Amino acid sequence: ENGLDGWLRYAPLPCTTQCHSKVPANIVVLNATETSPIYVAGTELQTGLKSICGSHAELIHGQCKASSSVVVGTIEQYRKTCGNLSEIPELEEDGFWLSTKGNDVQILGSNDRGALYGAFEYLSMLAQGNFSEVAYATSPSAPIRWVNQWDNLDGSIERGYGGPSIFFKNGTVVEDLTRVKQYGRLLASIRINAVVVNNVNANASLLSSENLKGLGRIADAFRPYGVKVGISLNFASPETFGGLDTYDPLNSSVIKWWSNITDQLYQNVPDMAGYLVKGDSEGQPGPEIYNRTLAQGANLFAKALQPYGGIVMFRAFVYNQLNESDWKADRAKAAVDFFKPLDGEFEENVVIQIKYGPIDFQVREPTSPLFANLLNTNTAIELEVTQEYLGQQSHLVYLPPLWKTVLDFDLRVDHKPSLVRDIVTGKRFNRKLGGSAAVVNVGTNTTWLGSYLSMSNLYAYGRLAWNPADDPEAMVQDWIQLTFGLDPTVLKTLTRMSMESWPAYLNYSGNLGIQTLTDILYTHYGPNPATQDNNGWGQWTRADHTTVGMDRTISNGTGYSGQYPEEIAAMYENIDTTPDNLCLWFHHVNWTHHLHSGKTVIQHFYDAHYSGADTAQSFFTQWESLKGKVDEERYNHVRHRLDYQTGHSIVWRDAISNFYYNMTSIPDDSKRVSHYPWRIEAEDMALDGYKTYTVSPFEAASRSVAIV
Ligand code: BDP
Repeated sequence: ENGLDGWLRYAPLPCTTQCHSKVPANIVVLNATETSPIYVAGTELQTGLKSICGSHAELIHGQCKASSSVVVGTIEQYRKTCGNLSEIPELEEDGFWLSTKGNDVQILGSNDRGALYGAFEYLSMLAQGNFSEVAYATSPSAPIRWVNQWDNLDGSIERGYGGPSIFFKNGTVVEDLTRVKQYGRLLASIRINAVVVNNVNANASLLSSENLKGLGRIADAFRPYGVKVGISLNFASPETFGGLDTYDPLNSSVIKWWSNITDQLYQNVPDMAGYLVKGDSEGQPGPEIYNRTLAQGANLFAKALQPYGGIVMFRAFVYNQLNESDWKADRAKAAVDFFKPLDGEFEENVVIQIKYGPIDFQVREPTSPLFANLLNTNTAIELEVTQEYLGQQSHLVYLPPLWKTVLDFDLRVDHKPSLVRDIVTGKRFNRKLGGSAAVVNVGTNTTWLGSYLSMSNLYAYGRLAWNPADDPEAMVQDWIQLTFGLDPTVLKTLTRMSMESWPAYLNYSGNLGIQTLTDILYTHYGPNPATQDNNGWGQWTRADHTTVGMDRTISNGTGYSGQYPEEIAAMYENIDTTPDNLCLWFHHVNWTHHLHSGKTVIQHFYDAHYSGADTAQSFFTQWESLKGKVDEERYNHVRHRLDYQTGHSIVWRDAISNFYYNMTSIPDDSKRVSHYPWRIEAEDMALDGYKTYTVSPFEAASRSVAIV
């Protein structure tokens, strides 16, 4: 149980289910070559049935069999080979039909990929002991269901917490691509159809001929799983790598250079998904240096890709350093300021990839207003599975409840229902392309992400990319059963822990919309509220001894609320109609301001930090109650992480509570903050093999002193 198989363990069901008598004796694989996803579907079904049910099913290629079979293939192949098929609903690309009614199990895709997805769906049912009779068709909500890896060519991963890259080492693609195949298998099972393999802060030497061959090998490893490869580009490549004296997107030699590179890429990767581009952001080069628009920049790549059907994912995460003295400067406004004027100017194969909130993967943000401002442009939502600001896999934080605050948000464009999930899938504004991308950053650690429990986020991301209306609790329950088995106590306990985890982290890190309060300058980890202000990236908490929060209203503040459609803007403009959970995002108030809940802001801070840390501490004891019900290897690993979280949630609680207590001098009604009658300071004990050191920020340890 080292985690490599993730949720695809195919653990044997208890003998009592007698499932071998309930599954067909043959697997009919229609018309599959060895590298096709249908072929993989066949072998996956055979392995799965054996492992889950202990039954050996014969693999039969290319012909229908009269006796009971699992038939896997495309609908078209089925009609040709097996004859009539009852009426099945129309399927989109990658969709599938699954029927377990009657003698046969039919797993029929609209294409090869869909057939493989259906096979995983059937196995997921069996692995959960579900033998019910079903017959249904399902199709993806959107064609773009991608993941992004921020892997560097030297093998490190930006914001990756699961070990070094599975793709790159020492400047080139690794020899042994076993892990890439295993990743492809996991991704196919959650219906992800493309991976951008290198960091958005891209290194142009990915385009060397040796690396193009390497990309070809990665694509070969992924292809049987229906997963395509995409790459991130560095805008300045024609100059820094190609030796031209410019990278101006309108310059003809630059245009030629990119189309030549694109040709070479497609020679190596004939089915490449496309490009991901971060330009003019955080020091990355872009079109602005030549006074060209972001649309002109994006279209440069779009045109090079058009002959091949490729897509440009162009990131909306574009912002400049702010002028600290300008109190109206607000980075949250950057995306709309840059992109709204360009709506309609992008080629049809450009998709603007928009982070869920206007800043950067914070623990709570309002929905990015850009979703409501691009009516004639394709869009996709960008989520983050790697827990960059969210405990870096050392804290349990099940993210779908956070993602749903955005996906289910109704932006009321033109006073009509406009859920973000309907905008990014293209439904609301009738766009052909759209969908989602998530920064995942798995590494070579056998747990993939560094922690067993974080894999629920990857699993659920795939499910939401397929169907953004899926329910977070139902998704995590499937994941738990597939990952840890069918014990009802395990299911109940882990469901509870998972569902409580984001609200808990929110409470002990940054609540009321004040952002995450982590160190913002580099690590994005651990409490460091002092770094949130007075830096070139933002002026976010605007806290002083009497007031806190950022006034983003049109009337008195930065004007950010005016970027939303009228009804939403009006709601946020007025503090009475702004929900408490975003109060400090939109308004600058006294610490003694009374929230809708009746509490003052400062008392809410104290209470939330205590209750959040209390909940996090309960995870440890909840998990300990599962001893003996989860295998020892995973039990101990998770226990260790939760033990750490228990302590670190207290560090968070005390650091933040004390920081604001020191700033405001407003005492805690419950007299907890700054009073720790029970506490024994480690530095006061006889230290054998430890020494003391002074921490920074000072609030991160009582009396600023920790031991090491
Ligand atoms: C921030 C990360 C940084 C990324 C950047 C991005 O801290 O490492 O390069 O986003 O998304 O969240 O481009």
